[in-house]
Amino acid sequence: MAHLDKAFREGRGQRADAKSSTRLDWWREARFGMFIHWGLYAIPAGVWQGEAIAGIGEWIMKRAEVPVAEYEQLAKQFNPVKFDAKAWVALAKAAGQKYMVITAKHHDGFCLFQSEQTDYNMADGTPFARDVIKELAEECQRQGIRFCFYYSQTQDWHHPNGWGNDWDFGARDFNNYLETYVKPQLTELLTNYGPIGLVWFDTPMIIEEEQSRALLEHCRLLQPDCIISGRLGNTLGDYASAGDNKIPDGAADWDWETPATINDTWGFKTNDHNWKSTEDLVHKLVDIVSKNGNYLLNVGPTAEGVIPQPSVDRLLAMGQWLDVNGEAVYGTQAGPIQGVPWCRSTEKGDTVYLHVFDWPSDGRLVLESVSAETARLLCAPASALSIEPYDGGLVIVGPKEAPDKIDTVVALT
Ligand code: H79
Repeated sequence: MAHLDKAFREGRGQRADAKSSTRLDWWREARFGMFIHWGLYAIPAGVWQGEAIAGIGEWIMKRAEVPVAEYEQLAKQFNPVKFDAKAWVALAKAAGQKYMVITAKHHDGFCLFQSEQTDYNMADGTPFARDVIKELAEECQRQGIRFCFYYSQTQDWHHPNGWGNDWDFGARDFNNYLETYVKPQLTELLTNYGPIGLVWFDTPMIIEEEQSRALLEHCRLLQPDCIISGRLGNTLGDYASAGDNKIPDGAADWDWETPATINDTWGFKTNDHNWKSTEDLVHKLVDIVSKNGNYLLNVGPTAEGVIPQPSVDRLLAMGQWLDVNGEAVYGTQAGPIQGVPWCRSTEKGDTVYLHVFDWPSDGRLVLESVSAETARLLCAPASALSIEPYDGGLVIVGPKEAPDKIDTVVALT
């Protein structure tokens, strides 16, 4: 597929035998997840020593080349007294998100979980002294959300043998880091927190095929049902990953996901106010699902442990739309109408869902090469719409005013 991003086609692909795997069934049904980027970078929140640092917030250590000894000091200040696992999980639930992926360890090397491998973690190295991964895992279990974690397997700017920090460290033994640090940490994460839905690896960079395979097999032995993201590297993941905030032009016939931000950063930044509208976010979700993908939408909580209100507002609004129209999203796949600007389509069984982004002013929806016996609006299911034949297709006659300003869903059977 020439129109798809090169990395998506080649580097972030799905392992050949994963396409037919039932391991992915819950994830294919889910379609919408919550990503959480949270760590020490929430404290500087995009500003280092009075200077605004451009780019994504969780990269501040690298962008400002902050020495390890200095950046480490942030741990002593990390005391998110407003952190409330129950509220975070309840938000995901109200948003209609079915899985949660949180940064157990991002590139800066700080761990949100209690680890025997390093004290540089939330439970042992901060005044907060709580294992937030444990609290979230338990709360997800309680509220019926699949709990998952992000783990930076290649980049670690805090570990002398990890990749990416060349301002503190020189020669490194990357394989030693994988064997004596990454694997034991994955053992902890896949042993101490109950069933894990998936592990979201990221930025494979220098990792070699044998090393990716070793991590895959390591995870499999610990939790055979756990899904492994495409960014494990070397096309060994269970599903493919589109680029950050990238949506392919057309439907793909493999399993894939777009990780995305609501504003422009993953980790919290005080200066990023560029919030996407609810309409844009719903359209992106539907666009992705209409192409067989999943949408993993990020929040970046503050250093106090609060999810920014603009994110909360938009997620709740998405949840309201999904309360009415979820039937046309969950468990669906790419529908028969593709490449038409004013609508998207999804399908499940013998129902085709037409998602109308731009409702025509005469209320007449003209569809070519489609046949249907009944048409109903998901937002007003009691009243059937009439269908007229038209030149090899059909016309659905609806009201002149858009029933749903964001996306009106018409179910065709
Ligand atoms: O976790 C989020 C990002 O931190 C991570 N992937 C998502 C899910 C990611 N890692 N690397 N990248 C994204 C690509 C990063 C590119 C950039 Fe930069 C970081 C552009 C600006 C800052 C690297 C450093 C390239 C220029 C400076």
